[in-house]
Amino acid sequence: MNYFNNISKVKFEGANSTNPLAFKYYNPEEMINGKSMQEFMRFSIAYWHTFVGDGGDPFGQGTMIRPWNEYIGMDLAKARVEAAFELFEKLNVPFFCFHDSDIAPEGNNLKETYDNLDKIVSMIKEYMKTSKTKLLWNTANMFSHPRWLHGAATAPNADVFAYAAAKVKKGLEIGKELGSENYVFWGGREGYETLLNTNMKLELDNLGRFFHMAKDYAKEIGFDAQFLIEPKPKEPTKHQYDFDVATGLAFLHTYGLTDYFKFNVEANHATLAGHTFEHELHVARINGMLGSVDANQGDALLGWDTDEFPTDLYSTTLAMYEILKNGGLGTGGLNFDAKARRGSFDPEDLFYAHIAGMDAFAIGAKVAQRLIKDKVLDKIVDERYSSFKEGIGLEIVEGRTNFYKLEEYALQLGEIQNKSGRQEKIKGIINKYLLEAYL
Ligand code: XLS
Ligand code: CA
Ligand code: CA
Repeated sequence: MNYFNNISKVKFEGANSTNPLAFKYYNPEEMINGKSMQEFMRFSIAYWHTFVGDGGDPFGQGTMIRPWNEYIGMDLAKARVEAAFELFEKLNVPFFCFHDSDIAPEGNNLKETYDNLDKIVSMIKEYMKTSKTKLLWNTANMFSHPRWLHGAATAPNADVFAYAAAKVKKGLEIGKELGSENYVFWGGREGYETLLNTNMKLELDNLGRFFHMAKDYAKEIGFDAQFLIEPKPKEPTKHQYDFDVATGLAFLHTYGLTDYFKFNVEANHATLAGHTFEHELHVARINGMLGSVDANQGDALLGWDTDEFPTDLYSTTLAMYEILKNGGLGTGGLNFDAKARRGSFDPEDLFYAHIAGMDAFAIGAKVAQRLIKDKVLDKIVDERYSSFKEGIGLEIVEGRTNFYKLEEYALQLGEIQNKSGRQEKIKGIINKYLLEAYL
């Protein structure tokens, strides 16, 4: 059964194309950093927004026209798989991601849920035999059902902890079965609403125990996917434990987990935490912990997780700068954890949205590649810190000094000469690169 009958395979037609259903900048064959763009960018489609999301918001019901919605229950789950692989093929996207609850409905008990999952997983596996699209990551939804209202691995109720363990155990088995390259932990309700009723120490210790059990089980079954923590400061929980990359990193250090996890950095979560997207990517990168990316954007005028398709070229450029500096994303990818707006309800809007996102990141990649090739920022940063390359600066960096020596040095200094940081000049240069990239 086909669901996007009036749309054929999306091709690269170049910047002069007027075809709205063609890539203008994303050319899968073009080389970026020694790899084809397709191999380097590793774009991925998020099952939940694209095949499940209905456009509903707290003020109104769903708006999305989705032809597969004529089915219900397991028939709907199967129809979604058909629609998904049709879309993957037509957009020529190499990866997809899902939560367990996106692909199969929950049954009346855990055993029934497992049975539903098994049926859909074997259907997906069948499709994957002939499809070029692979699984970037899977995860467990431990935030929608009312049982998770106080959290999952950080719940105050041991039964909930056990149920969460069972869900993740099954998720790891599914990931192995489908050859997933990563496994994601996003703790939507792992946090607290009020400290007045919360044992934070126990909750965090339990989360540490949970992650240890997860990595032990993955090892036992030979599932060698990269584990990823996806930080987010809040929403739905008021305070989430994986607040941002720095907080997540401190957590991993405390619980001896740094060797087993990296981060899945989402743009909109970065801005919710009061950071830029590139800040979060940078913190992950300099700590050797940049695993994968949820490519989307928030709205500067709205204070919540709007999960918009990424179209801001400045942001995609600075994001790709970090990713190129990281040498790529390894087993990770650029997953469009993004939804077409409620007013963009036609099935073809799914194509426009993904095309816009892929083109935006392709432009970002090309501009960032030129910035790196010309060493634009490298030169500026090198020069700015040049005092650490010789004399007293070198002694500081090499650990050959102490407070006595530094005091002696400072006492003989005259007025210190600082240099301008030249922010505005740098931003002007970046704009020039952005504009020149496609002239
Ligand atoms: C929600 C998160 C979620 C994760 C996967 O805000 O972005 O979708 O990516 O559970
Ligand atoms: Ca996400
Ligand atoms: Ca999000």
